[in-house]
This record gives sequence, structure tokens and C-alpha cells, in this order.
Amino acid sequence: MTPGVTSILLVDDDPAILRLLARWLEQAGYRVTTARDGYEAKQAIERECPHVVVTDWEMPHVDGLELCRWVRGQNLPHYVYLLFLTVRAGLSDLVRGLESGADDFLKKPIDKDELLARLRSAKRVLDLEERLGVLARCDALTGLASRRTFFEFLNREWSRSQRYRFPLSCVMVDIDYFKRINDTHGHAAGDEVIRRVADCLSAGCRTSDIVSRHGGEEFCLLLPETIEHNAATWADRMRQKLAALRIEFGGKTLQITASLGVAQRMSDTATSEQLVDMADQALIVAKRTGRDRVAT
Ligand code: GH3
Ligand code: MG
Ligand code: MG
Ligand code: MG
Ligand code: MG
Repeated sequence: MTPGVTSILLVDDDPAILRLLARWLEQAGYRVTTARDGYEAKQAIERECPHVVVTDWEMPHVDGLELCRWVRGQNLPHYVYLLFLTVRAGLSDLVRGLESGADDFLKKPIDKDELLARLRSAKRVLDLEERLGVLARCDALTGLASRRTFFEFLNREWSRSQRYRFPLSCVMVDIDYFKRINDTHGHAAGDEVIRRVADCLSAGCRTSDIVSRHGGEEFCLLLPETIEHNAATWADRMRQKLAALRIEFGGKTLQITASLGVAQRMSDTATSEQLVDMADQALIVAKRTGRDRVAT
């Protein structure tokens, strides 16, 4: 999917309508693909999930209503806005269409201005859905993955690591004596410290890793295909980088340290949550033995 451009799948068994609508939509700046029936449409959606499906109702094999119901039953990567086209103008038909999962409908013959206006309205819904997704996936203060996203990623990597016997390591990071920063310099200074620590951790890891904000001043990372020894070496490098940060805030320069707990999946680690618990236990050891250190 090209970012910023709304992609539309047009579905109609009438090639003349497909050509006409495709021309209108392409001229309006949309990226258009076409399908001649619901069956072809399903394949196209599975191949590359479009933002909007504009579908005819009456088609051979799989009709528009069945297509709408099918789309709503799939676990697609994002919400698909469904607009159906119909010559059936009766109230009960429209109700059936909307009940099957469609968002909106348009009566044939299609008016170009109305079609484009309804697609702009679709874009407003899709933008909201996108924003909700970002809010759920990302932490608002740091932009890091949220706890929920972390656990989704963890469960995927957990299965992969079991299936292919890849190592999998987890690192828990907690800022030392963070409460003092808030108490001495204020909550806004504390927030700035959290953001800088987040940036430092993100900059230090690979794209295949995930960094999440787990709670207040606590971060959890997952390092796929990494053994504990290498994760601990990496964690100690991060510990040094965090200690070397100079955080300018309100005319002052703040410095922090952090403690890190490292664990890897062992043959007897029963669940993915247990791996996170093990990293948490190691973190407690790092705190207890003096802070500003890594424990395994
Ligand atoms: P330790 O070395 O044992 O980790 O001590 P600590 O002071 O870092 O730990 P503690 O858990 O006692 O304090 C964490 C503090 O983080 C308490 C809470 O007020 C603060 N906090 C939690 N979330 C936020 C946030 O989003 N912004 C700011 N500024 N502070 C937060
Ligand atoms: Mg038709
Ligand atoms: Mg702390
Ligand atoms: Mg804490
Ligand atoms: Mg251990």
C-alpha cells in the first residue's frame, strides 16, 4: 500500500462500469484495482488489503452481500470501508446491505460527484480508525510500542522461537531512583527523562527487536535470535549509554542510571509470560545488588 494514497478495490461484473469508475477514481488520485466478481475480489483482498471496497450487489458466484459478510469475518490488517452499488432502491434492500457489513451504499446509475463525496466521507472514518490504532499500539509519551503491542509481538516471536529453536531474550529496564527526579525537578522533567531513555533504547536496538514502555519508568525489550550472553552484553552497553546521557531540562542538566534484567527462553520456560517474569526477577536482583547494573 502506498502511504497517504487511498487504495480502492472496485468490484463489478459489468466491464463498462468497471472501466468508467476506475477512470473517475484514478483521475481523483485513488489507487485502483478491479475485480469482476466477489470471488476475484476475495483473492485481491487477501493479496493486498485495500482501504475501500466499492462493490456491485448483483454478481455471479459470490455477490456483493456475501462479499461484505466475508470481509467482516476476516482478520484483516486494518478496517476496510465497504461501499455497495445497487439498482435496488427499496428500504429493505438497503437494510440488508448495511446489515451484511457495508458502511454505505450508492444507487445506480452512479453519479460521479456523489461517489467522490462518499469516498471523502469514507476517508474520515478510515483516518479515525487509523488514529485509534496508533493510540492502542503506541505509548503516547514516547511513541514506543505499548504493553499490549509488546505481548502481541512476544507471542508471535515465542511460537517462532519454539518452532525453529531460535533463542529469544527479554530485557527489562527500570530507571534508578526515578521518583527523586520527579520530586526534585517536577513531573515535566521526569517525562523528558522517560522520552530520552526511550529514544536511547530505540536507537540502540535492531529493527527486528521491539522496545516497549511497560509502565511508568519501566521498559521491556524483546531480542529475537539472541542468546542471553549477547543480550547481557548489549544490555551493559545500553546501561553505559544511559549513564552517559546528559538531559537538558529547564536550564539544568540531568543525569540518570538504570538497572537491567536479562533472561532467555530456556527449554523449561513454560509460557511467554514466564520469560518476562524471569527478566523481571533479574531486574530485582540488579536493583538489590546496587543498581546501575545488569543481572541475568
Ligand atoms: P528504583 O530505583 O527502585 O526503581 O526507584 P524509583 O524511584 O525509580 O521507583 P519507584 O517505582 O518508586 O518510582 C517510580 C516513579 O515513577 C513513581 C511515579 O510517580 C513515577 N512515574 C510513573 N509514570 C510516570 C510518568 O509518566 N511521568 C513521570 N514524570 N513520572 C512517572
Ligand atoms: Mg451486477
Ligand atoms: Mg525505578
Ligand atoms: Mg519502576
Ligand atoms: Mg537467569
